[in-house]
Amino acid sequence: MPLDVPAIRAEFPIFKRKVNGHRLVFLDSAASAQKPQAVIDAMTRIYTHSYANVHRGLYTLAEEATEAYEGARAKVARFINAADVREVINVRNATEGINLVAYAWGREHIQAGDRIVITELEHHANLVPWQQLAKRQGAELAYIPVTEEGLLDLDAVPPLLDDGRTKLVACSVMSNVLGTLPPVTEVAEMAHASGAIVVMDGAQAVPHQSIDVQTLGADFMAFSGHKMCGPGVGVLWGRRELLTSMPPFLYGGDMILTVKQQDAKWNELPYKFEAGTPPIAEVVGLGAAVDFLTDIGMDAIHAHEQDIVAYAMERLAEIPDLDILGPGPAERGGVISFWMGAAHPHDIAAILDSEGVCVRAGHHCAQPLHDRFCIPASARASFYIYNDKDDVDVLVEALDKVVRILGRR
Ligand code: C6P
Repeated sequence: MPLDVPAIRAEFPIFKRKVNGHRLVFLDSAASAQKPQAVIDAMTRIYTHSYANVHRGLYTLAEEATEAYEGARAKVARFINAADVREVINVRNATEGINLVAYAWGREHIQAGDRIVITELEHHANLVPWQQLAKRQGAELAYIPVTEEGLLDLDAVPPLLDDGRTKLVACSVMSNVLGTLPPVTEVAEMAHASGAIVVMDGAQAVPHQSIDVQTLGADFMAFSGHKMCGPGVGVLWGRRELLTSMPPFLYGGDMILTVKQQDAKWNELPYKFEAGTPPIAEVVGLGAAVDFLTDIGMDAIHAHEQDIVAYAMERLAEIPDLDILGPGPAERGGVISFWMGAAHPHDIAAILDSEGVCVRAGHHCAQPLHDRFCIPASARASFYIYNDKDDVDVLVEALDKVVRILGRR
């Protein structure tokens, strides 16, 4: 079933406003998605009706808040088909989820002379933690190259794994710049066959397609609630055996079972990794976002974005001097990064904004990837459930204005 975009858009209060006198055309959901009324209401409801700290109080409000918080965790677990709800750890964002693994698993298991393998298309969140871990432990950091078309060069993988030194492979499920959907399951199979564990960055994938962590092949996967219509919160999913065997990441309240003056014992999963008061209303809001996306249907969302991205690539080809980074529509999700000969991406974004069109400009927290393509920055349009082909038409018209103002190469 195609998405009923006008009906979906009507659920998002922000689309009632105008920007610079124009209808809001929001093409920056890869950075953070807009919030439907259902999510805003869920957060308002907990603050106005059932707010208290969780896991601590023995009174009605505390019990209601705990129930709402743990209920949201269960929704997230079902959404990604986690085998066990205790495998779902609430964190601040995807970045914190990956750092948790780098600190808690990495410092125990990566030794001098080991190798960590990542890819050239990673966001800094799935690059810098591994780079710094490798430096600290005296390990090597190696990259799976990206081809000129923006695909992973799979032929380069076996030589990186064959000597058995690779202990961890980290890979994005979808690139936030190229839109590429790498064959992560194939990469994971190769990594596991060589004895390495696999960390997947699901920040751009979980909001846009059906993800089953039990079949994808990951040992850990991090993603962001705020990119899937939820509030500012993130999730780390990890296989239970691994999480159980890891030391905590942060220390303090709620993550302990008992504390003595000189020692402490850790709480069970998932609390061992949730030190301190968690983002209660945010997690509840994420639960509402999961319900909202589930009602629309993740397969329908993916099909909708494939359709829009194919149309957008066709239409963008009409703009003179515009080059698109990454593969064709069949091999990408709903993200298109581009650059134009005579126009700096920041100027492109400013002119588009004057027409009510929001795009991101810069290196999109993927500097080594831009270096790979020998450009300092790009402009990026990203699509979600509230975008349709009319939005693409507005973008193309606004880009015509960019050419008129800034000229051609
Ligand atoms: N990318 C973008 O505009 P956080 O901010 O921690 O929730 O997500 C980090 C992150 C990790 N991996 C990928 C693939 C991402 O795209 C992001 C966030 C945004 O592309 C903001 S920089």
